[in-house]
Amino acid sequence: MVTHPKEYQGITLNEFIIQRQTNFPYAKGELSRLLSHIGIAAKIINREVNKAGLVDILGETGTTNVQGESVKKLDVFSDQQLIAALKASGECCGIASEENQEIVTFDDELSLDGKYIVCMDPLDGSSNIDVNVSIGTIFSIYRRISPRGEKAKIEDFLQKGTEQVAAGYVIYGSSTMMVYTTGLGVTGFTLDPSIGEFCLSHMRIDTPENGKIYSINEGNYIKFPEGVKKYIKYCQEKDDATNRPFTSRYIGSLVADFHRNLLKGGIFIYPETATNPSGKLRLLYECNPIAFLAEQAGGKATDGKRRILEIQPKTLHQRVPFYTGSRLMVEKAEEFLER
Ligand code: AHM
Ligand code: MG
Repeated sequence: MVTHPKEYQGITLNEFIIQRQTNFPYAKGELSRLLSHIGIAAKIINREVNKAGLVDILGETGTTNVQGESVKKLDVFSDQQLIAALKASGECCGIASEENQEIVTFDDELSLDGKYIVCMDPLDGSSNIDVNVSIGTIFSIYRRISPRGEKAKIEDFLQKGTEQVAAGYVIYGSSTMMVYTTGLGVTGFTLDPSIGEFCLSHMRIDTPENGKIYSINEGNYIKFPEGVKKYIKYCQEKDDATNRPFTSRYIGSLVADFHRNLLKGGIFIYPETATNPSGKLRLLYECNPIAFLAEQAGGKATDGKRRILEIQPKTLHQRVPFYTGSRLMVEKAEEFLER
């Protein structure tokens, strides 16, 4: 369910962030500035994503274009844009990203004093870029643990998801949206391309506690744990009382699959398999931010047993099985895993 009171119509992302900041008497605007800078990077990434279909005319990504300039792959471009924006904000002392093996620390005076670190997947769903299907950017913000004034350390990034200060995603879809939470519910903004601003469109997003959609890559069926196989069968069985069979929807972009289920009600599963016992998705910059949003919208996110947000990360690119969406659906899937 989306709540959207009339008085909030026409408010832009920046106006909203500033308005929210006044709710916290001691807030100094640092997080607000960080979020605004992410919004700016998102608009630049959006511009490039919109042109993605033209690369064949201008030169394929990863090669050189007709002007002899090298055309960056969109995920590398997005990574660089976000890094530049976060550095420019002066509030962030370092980032961890799917695109970088190690953490990237910002060593200028302003950034060294920055209070926050950001974990991000600059362009998620990369297999969908070339075929004009929705993709996204995911981000997760933490307060640093290391003292301000020093370089960010790996410990700053290996915090449990429960410590997130804010998290969100940008979905580059039929329209471009930014959806985020600072722990006070989930809010969504839609980019109005005519004015180049994210406008408040979903004041409060509450996900249905039950749904009819299940999202999983069924091509991997044979490798799934027994419990997941049985849950899929359960979704496909006919039962009028529980509205089954459910509908199967799988885009292959976490952001897009999650966004649809968030609004409509559903479950997204990327389970452990025989060959990948930790699944595919990454804890720090895919599962934790999505889990924070899911919970803030009234949904649930687990690895099949444990709450995602309570898992202690050990490494930057750690993977984790992921079950998220409408609370009752996740609980039902967990029941099948237990059996
Ligand atoms: P990526 O970060 O390399 O794009 O991979 C993550 C993506 C998710 O967006 C999506 O949920 C999943 O991989 C799809 O994987 P699969 O093709 O195995 O179903
Ligand atoms: Mg990804």
